[in-house]
Amino acid sequence: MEQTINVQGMTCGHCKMSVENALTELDGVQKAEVNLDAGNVAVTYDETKIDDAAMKEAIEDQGYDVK
Ligand code: 9UX
Repeated sequence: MEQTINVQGMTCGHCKMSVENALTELDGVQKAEVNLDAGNVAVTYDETKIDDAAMKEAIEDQGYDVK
């Protein structure tokens, strides 16, 4: 399924890559695309393998706040 998660503090292309890479490294995440202007990340994932909390944690581990 696909979900858009609001993330605070992403401002540059490195932020974008950090968050996208952290998410796509997770087992169950197929695709992650950050929209810097909107301040969110669209994640495509298998909900039988990963839940919201794990994705949120991976984003926070990179230093960004999830709303
Ligand atoms: Mo550049 Mo993005 O310092 O945090 S990596 S703004």
